[in-house]
Amino acid sequence: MVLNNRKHFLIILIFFCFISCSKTSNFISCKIDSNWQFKATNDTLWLNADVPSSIHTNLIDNKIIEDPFYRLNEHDLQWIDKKDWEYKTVFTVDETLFDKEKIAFNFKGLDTYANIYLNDSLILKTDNMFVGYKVNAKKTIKLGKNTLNIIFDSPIKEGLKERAVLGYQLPNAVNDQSENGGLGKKQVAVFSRKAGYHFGWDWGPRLVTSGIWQEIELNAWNTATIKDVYVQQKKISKESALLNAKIEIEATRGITTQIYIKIDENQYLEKEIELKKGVNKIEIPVKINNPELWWTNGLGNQKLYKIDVQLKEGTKLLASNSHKIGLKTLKVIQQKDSIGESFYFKLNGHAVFMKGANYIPQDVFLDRVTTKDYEKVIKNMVDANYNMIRVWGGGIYEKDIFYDLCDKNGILVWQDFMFACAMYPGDTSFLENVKKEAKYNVKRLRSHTSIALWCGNNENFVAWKNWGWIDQIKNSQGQETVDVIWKGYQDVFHKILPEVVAELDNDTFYWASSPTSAKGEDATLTSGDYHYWRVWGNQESILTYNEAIPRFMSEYGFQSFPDFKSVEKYTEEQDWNIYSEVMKSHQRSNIGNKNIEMYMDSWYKKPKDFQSFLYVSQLLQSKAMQIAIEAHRRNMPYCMGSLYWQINDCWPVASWSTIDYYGNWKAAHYNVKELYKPIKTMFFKNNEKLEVHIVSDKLKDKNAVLRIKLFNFKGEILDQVEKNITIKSNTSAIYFDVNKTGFTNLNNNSNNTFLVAELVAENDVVFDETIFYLEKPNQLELSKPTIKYSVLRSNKNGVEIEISTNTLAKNINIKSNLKGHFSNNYFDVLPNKKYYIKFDSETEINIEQFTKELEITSLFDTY
Ligand code: BMA
Repeated sequence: MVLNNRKHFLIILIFFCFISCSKTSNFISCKIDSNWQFKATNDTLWLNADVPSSIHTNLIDNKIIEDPFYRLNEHDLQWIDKKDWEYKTVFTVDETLFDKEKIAFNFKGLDTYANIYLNDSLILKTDNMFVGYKVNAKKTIKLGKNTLNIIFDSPIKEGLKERAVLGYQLPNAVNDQSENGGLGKKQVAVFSRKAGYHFGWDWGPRLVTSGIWQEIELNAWNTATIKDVYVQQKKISKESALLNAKIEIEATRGITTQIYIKIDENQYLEKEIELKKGVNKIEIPVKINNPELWWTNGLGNQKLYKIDVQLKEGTKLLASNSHKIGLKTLKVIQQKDSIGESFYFKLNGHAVFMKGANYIPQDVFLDRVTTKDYEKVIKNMVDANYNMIRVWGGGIYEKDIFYDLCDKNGILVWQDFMFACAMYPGDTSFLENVKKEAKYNVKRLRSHTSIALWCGNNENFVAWKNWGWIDQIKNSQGQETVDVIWKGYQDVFHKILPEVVAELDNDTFYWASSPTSAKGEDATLTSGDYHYWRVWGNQESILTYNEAIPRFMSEYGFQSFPDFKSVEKYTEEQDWNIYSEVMKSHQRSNIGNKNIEMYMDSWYKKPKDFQSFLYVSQLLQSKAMQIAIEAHRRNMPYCMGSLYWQINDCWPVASWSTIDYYGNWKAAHYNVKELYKPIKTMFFKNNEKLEVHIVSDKLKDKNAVLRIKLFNFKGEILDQVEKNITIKSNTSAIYFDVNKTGFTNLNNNSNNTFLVAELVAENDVVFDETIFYLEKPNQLELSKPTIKYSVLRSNKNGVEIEISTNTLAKNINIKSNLKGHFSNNYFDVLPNKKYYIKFDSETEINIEQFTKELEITSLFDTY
């Protein structure tokens, strides 16, 4: 009996397909996220699908395809992007929703060419994955059962069509892996407003997916709704913040309403507004007395004010909107000086050196990136002392949560529009599409305090000028085609995008292309921003970073491999050679392996095996990054930014990332954390001098004792000196020259001595320690250290490891099987000292098992 009842209930459930809705008295919002099924349009069998998702993840879930990231699987999955795919769901609309005056779908993200049918009527066609589409459903929706079908046309077939009708050929886009996709030289990426990296990149596979990548909502309301609230910051000072709330309201009829604005629960504003039928734009001045300003990570708090807007008709709540803003002034200062022109950010009147990296999407399949992943990656930025991240133009305009977390954590965002390393079509429909995309995203993101700069594109300008494209096009297609392509470029980056920014977010700086000089011309080291790729790209010595100092370094980088535990996840034992088919397929830079070997040869002894090679590749990357970062910081205020390429990966691969796809910190990320500290000491060998520089980002001067010691590898002190100093705020300066100061033992045994600089605070706490070797790592006479360790304490998810050694243990590698990261790793353990390293696990720790599996090796073990 009971069973029967339940069955009955289930049948009703399936038949009615209820949707989950949130309701206020006047507004209903439902998620259309259940009962989805999918199939290739030419198939007959429907399979279940989670939504949001992508075709690839749905095929994985249904066990139709295997993990695309495993070994060479990617190569066999190229059929997926040539097919059209259909999704369908059935949902039930009840009377409360059906009776509302307005009913509309909000498709937050469809990738890319979607045809949407509600009850067999075409209600929308889309062609841009970066745009959310709102579409009226009042006429087509039914009381009770409704069917929604979405047919995704193959992005490859669409691209080929566009390519055929363009009438000329665009230059070869270096990162579009058309050949891997079976298209020969027919590249199609630039024809679709779809994430560029889906078509392959020099750190990414070619997996051109499609699908409902963001939520679908069904919204319904009566009388009026708030469409947008934007609080413009007119004038910010210590005394007051003068703001202007711009509110967009849609009304179904003329009506008298009241608007209430509440700031942080304690300040209220009320205004009567006569609404007319249609869209109403209202502006209300708001003043906050003695505001607390928003600061970047490391400089102060990230105060966010909560702005609640309510629209009422008498006592009846019609609509509400709530968001948080930080109060700040941010300017990009470009001032002529004796060398060129400055390029730096001034936050609340204070010049800030920007420390951070470039960011790419966290997965090829965007639906797999969870809230936890966003929290983790932003935490990894904060932990490594970043204050800026560049959202790079070959990926996506990130989801709101990314910017919410940046607001909350004091990370400014250099936001590219989604164009990278290519020339794009310039026909009217393409330009219209770009305009729609720019408006949508600038409007969506402008309220975020973290948005620091809008940048038109990544490297399109330098590519056009310097990668031989102009001559190539001129010789093959004539000057006329050169002019047409260039006009397309100017229309997008010098007309449409700056106009949209000026109209919707006039307070934020627009920069047409990264990198360019101050005048918007070819990038130079003396003005504008710069991407320095001659180290790596042109095999220049890593030490060149010391000389190639730009005003703002928005890209530079050096590759490494993920660690062995990560590599094990996508390979089999037979693949454990960097030139195996599998490892080569997970290395998309065609100079990658050779470069790593070449640079390693000059800095490190030959690693004895594959595992050691992976680890030493990380030390090498870390070394390169250190030389660059120190050079940039040392040269402030001439140089005012260091954003390396790249923080993260979108699949498991050898790349320039400092955190691998699985979230493991590489050696470089630990080092970046140290190098980006607010106050950092650095040694620099400047011809005959051995200078000790200290860089401070702090707003105030700080007194400290600078201690410099010369050690041998057994930990005996050979020389030492100590000096009281005042570390000047927001300055880089030389505080000491070791060569000048009677370090009698300095040059006697350069292969087995090292220097340590300590900064000691008034309370005797060492707040910075820097080690400097007089020779390259391959010249050091290391002996086998005996590394002792014990696992000391444990809470549910954390342990502390005490580590010590009898002789210098260089670049110790602490390895655990658990997911999480250490408070430090890959660092040098000096004798006569105890180190306490914490491990934060993502799962509960069994301390016995942790201790048993814990392994600590050092550079010595790789020979
Ligand atoms: C930069 C980026 C990317 C690329 C990286 C590494 O210039 O803009 O296009 O992945 O170099 O080559």
